[in-house]
Amino acid sequence: MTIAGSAAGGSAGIQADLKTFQELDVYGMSVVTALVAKHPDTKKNVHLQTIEAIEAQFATAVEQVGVDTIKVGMLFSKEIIVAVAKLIEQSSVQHVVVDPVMIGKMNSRLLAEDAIESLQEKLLPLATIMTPNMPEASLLLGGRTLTHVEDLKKAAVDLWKLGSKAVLVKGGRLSGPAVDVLYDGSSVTTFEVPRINTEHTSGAGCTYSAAITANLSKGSSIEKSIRSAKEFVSTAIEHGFSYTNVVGPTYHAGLRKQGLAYKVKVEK
Ligand code: PXL
Repeated sequence: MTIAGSAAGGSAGIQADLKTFQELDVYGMSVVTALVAKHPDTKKNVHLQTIEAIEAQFATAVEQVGVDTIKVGMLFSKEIIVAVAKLIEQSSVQHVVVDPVMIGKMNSRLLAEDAIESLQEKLLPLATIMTPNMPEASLLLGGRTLTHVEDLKKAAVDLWKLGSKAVLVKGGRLSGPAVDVLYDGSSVTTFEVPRINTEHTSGAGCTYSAAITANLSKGSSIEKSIRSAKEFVSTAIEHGFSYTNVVGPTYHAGLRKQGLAYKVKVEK
């Protein structure tokens, strides 16, 4: 199940998650927390769902199907974070992947400023793994500057103290190769692929954490889930494209249609 925002353009959020689940052959369900779509006249671009609507979606999915693994993406408000944390606590899911979505690629605000504390206190302690990118890791650490892989390693160790069983800090904004850093409470592991020269990476973070979720739900270890998810998302980025002059999506069918584009180098 993904609990996240709907990205009307289809590249990110719920849409990216469900496409990824389908590609990786797990059964996908969704709880939509908000709609991200800019009104041409009013310019409003985040349209929250009610707590009632969120609870109704969760209850329906649990009753009709049942849930092994949950991915949490955009939650936006304090109220939604508290409600979602309660739903997760009362359920018996095996794994929770928290992507602490805060700011979109086009600089849209996806988490209210006063909601960061609730995210830290209510949600992160429920997580099997959290998957911040560099700006999110920086904000969660009180504005720390992150530049090099060594900074990411230290950030992963410090973020782990917030209660998630494992932390994956994604190095998409490093210069040089795309290196992500895992800390699981005992050791640091890096996952590396070459940097791919494209601007069409919309929804890459959503896709990556959704793929980790799918792999965990199939019983893979955290490390194996990350490795294979990074291969999936790197291949999707390699074949990224756009229908317009707007930054475009990753190609979720990339691995299935074109085969693996990159092997991931894993180092302890
Ligand atoms: O990529 C972050 C993200 C997550 N969730 C939703 C989004 C976006 C980016 O636009 O729209 C719903």
